[in-house]
Amino acid sequence: MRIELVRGDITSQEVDAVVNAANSSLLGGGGVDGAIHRRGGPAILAECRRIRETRYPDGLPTGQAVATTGGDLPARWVIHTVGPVYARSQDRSALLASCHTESLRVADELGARSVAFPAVSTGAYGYPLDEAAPIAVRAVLGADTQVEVVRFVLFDEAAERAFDRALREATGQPG
Ligand code: AR6
Repeated sequence: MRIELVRGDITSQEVDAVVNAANSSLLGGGGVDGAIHRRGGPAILAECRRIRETRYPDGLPTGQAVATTGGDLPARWVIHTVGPVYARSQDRSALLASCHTESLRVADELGARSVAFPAVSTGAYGYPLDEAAPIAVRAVLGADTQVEVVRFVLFDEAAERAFDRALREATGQPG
């Protein structure tokens, strides 16, 4: 698997699937979630509602992932995952890692070969970038998956730097 780091907007990625940093309601929100629903159009929300009515009446649990159409996005599918809310008093890294491995498991079920992730939990959910980036990178590198390209799409320079450092540390490459 190849890992790419790019600065940009998750909604314009030309990949098989983009990952949404959703909440358990699956009914929309701000940040990445708002951008995906805005640009992807109503087909995504319609499918999210059906998923709530059928598979997840109580909402999608933290650390899990589920797929919908990509609607009007360049990506064919959106994989919605729910990151943990950061807590200083509790280690929630396993849940953040699970968002990545579960999203890749869903990608395998779909037959997606390229997947773009935002920096899950590092916005409204408050995870410090320096803690989240190594968890995300290690989870992806350790995943047993058929996905060939994982692209982390970072919104700003701080996020890009954190993921670049995490990737260099995880792969032992000199910086
Ligand atoms: N493309 C790529 N990255 C983005 C974009 C974008 N268009 N917009 C923001 N980011 P967040 P979370 C970055 O808050 O922390 C929503 O309301 C952003 O700078 O989207 O998992 C949901 O409904 C940050 O680094 O996700 C949930 O309620 C990262 O993406 C809640 O927020 C994630 O920020 C989820 O919070």
